[in-house]
Amino acid sequence: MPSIDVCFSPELLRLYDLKGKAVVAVDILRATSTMVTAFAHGAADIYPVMQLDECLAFSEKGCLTAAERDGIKAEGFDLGNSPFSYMVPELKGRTIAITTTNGTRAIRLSEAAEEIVIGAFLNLETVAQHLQELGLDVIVVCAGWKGMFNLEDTLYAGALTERLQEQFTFENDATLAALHLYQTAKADLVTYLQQSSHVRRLQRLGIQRDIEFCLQHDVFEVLPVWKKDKLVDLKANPTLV
Ligand code: 3SL
Repeated sequence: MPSIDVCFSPELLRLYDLKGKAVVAVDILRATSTMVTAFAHGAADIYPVMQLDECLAFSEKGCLTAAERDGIKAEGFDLGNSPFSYMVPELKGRTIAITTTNGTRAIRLSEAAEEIVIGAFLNLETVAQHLQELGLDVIVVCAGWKGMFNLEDTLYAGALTERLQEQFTFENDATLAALHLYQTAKADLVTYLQQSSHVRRLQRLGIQRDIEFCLQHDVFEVLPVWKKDKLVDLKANPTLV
């Protein structure tokens, strides 16, 4: 039986051997939720990059550029990191380059894995089904906040573990803790997260509807996966599987 493990921060990745494994990269608020939403609204592919200047350079190749730092859209970019700004017809068929404070970093630091899947509550079941078919050991890499633990990514790891618990083993405390937290919180994630640091940070910026949107389960059947140097939606491109 394959196993599922949880890495609470990209800073802890040096403790994990990603070779031959599937990583599920997650930044619930908001990077991976936004990427899933972008694909659900017709984005062709997404380049997640770490640096602002690297991201801006993609505009010369005809890409839309997106950037967020500390919750705020960076100046000079087409888009920020709110999922609602990706629900527009102009996105259809476009390539997006995006850099965010933590989410894009978690993705790029996972490149040693056999496969990187982009996880969000919004596409929870689609990811769970894909991991069952894949049959590889799984590591959920939580983006956290600037190297620190966060609750919302951990809750996602617990939700994924709950969906996979019959088909995957989990003996480590990280996975158990994530599962127990999720089972405590799942009846009302919005209320449970009211005191969490990033929810309070986003609320200080006047962002509430993004929080509620990103905590919804199974809204989109989208499967963003890292292929060579970018993310593509395997549901829209089944020949790439
Ligand atoms: O840290 C990140 O990558 C972002 O998702 C943070 S924010 O939700 O846009 O503030």
